[in-house]
Amino acid sequence: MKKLLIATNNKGKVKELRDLLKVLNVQLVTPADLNLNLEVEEDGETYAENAEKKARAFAQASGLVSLADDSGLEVDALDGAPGLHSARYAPPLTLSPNSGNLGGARGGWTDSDRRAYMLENLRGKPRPWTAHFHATIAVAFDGKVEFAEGDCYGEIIPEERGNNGFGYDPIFFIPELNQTMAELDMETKNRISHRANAARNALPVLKKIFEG
Ligand code: ITT
Repeated sequence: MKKLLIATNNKGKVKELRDLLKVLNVQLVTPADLNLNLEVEEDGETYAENAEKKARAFAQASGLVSLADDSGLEVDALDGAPGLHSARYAPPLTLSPNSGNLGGARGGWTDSDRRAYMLENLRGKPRPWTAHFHATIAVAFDGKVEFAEGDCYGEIIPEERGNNGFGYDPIFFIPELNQTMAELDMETKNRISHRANAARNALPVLKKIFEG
């Protein structure tokens, strides 16, 4: 059976992408399945540049068609921050992280630290704190790359709600559903999320690659 590598080290993304891509007639594999330990430096100036970098690096290392996702949360009252830097959004280093882990590429900050830092930066600013998630998917195959994009609109709320998902989900509220992203079950998140929209837009490319 043909294989597609889900080129991410983020377990939350893997779980969602496995479900979103199950309609394809391919075997979905992860870096962990291949014992592939690859940290790609995300120094691009756009989501597309970073997604391409990740997809190409994993395709080269594995020899498989590789799908990478670069995503982020853009908050209007923070002039679009943290955006491209969402995974690395962190308090100044004079403050000590709750996690106690000072090592690693992310400086030891946890998702919970990042949410708290965002709320601290929003304190005093007029609500609603409108925001959107963006995802760019890059698919690398035969030395080429194809892109697909998706967004999801909502607002940041000042208290955490829900335990599902990952990252900023507990403070990202979707007015139409009257729930935060972390209160949604995966089936619902995978109907409406930025990643779901990007994955849907990537399906024609993937079908062409795998089904001709
Ligand atoms: P890979 O690069 O290995 O895929 P990553 O977590 O570093 O994993 P990104 O560089 O694309 O991925 O960073 C995206 C960050 O944006 C992610 O770490 C979260 O903080 C946030 N994010 C993206 N999608 C999200 C979602 O669906 N829910 C909550 N937060 C999300």
